Amino acid sequence: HTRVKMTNTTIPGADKLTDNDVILVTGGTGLFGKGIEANVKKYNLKGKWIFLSSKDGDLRNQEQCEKLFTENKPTYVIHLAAFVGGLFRNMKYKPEFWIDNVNMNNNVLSCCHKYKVKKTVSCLSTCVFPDKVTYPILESSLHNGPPHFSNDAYAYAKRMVDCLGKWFNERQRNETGDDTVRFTTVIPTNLFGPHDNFQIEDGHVLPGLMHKAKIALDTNSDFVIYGTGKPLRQFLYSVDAGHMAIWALLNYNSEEPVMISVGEDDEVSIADAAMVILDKMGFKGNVVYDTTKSDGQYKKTASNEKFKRLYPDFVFTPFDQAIEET
Ligand code: GFB
Repeated sequence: HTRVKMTNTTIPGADKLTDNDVILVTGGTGLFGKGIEANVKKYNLKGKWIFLSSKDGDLRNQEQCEKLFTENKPTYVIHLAAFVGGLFRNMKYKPEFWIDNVNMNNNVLSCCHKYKVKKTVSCLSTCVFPDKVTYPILESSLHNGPPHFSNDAYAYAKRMVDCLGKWFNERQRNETGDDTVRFTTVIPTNLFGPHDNFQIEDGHVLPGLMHKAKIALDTNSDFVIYGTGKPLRQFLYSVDAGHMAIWALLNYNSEEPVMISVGEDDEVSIADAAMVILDKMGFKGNVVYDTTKSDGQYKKTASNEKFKRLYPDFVFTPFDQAIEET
């Protein structure tokens, strides 16, 4: 008999949290933050979890950021706040992608260092890797060449989070002799899930396709997929990503990034992902491809070998089920 473990029953390292801990999640009310919150509830995690939104303060502003730290006194930080968007938004707002993200990252990481936060996990993305890269992409190739032109501003801003975290780790080592890694990063592939941005022009592909399917159903019209439908993506369910980020916070002690992703075998084409959505939503009409719209990167196949080696028991939510829940 083979025994198949169907769900995760715990998050390793959860016993390290005490009720004195304050875990500050920046960008905490977005897609990823909601995925973390779902895990905090599911596993009844200890500590005071604070899910910040932009309404609580503008992290691009140094004083406002500082105030959030002095008021909340976090012992841990998961830094998710970012100016984000899908391919089309990335192409349209490059200066904002650079300026807003760099300002937020500088302020947040500086406060984490200043107030001696025990561990800070920041979030990158697989789209920030070099455009010309060997597949599957490994964490170690992060800085090995220019990113894809479509999201270069976002990519450079995110790559610098890796650098700044390492520089603060280094300063701490040099000044205090303490070599504990306090800054690290996770690199998720394309996230999706409940609480996503379902706006068609600004958002990512899966919520956009869901919204378009709803309109096509309601208006009895064609369903339009942008581009050729051929690009490949590894889609990660936000609730799984939340679990993996908490795991990293409590267990991952390297300053090198760790990819959080489904495996290479779970990469799907945009067209195939669209078919799963149409099937779940009961759409039986015409499907058309608008090839005047950009395909973006053809693929960015990432290796999740490091994660699997460190957390072999992790069980991913099946794609079908995650789409249905979304
Ligand atoms: O999720 P997405 O916008 O971002 O996916 P990326 C874009 C792919 O889906 C392209 C196709 O191949 C599009 O042509 N697509 C088809 C659509 N229909 C649609 C639709 O209705 N909406 C959208 N948005 N796409 C992003 C980066 O790249 O990856 C971001 O630009 C971010 O910075 C994200 O990091 C993870 O996967 O191409």
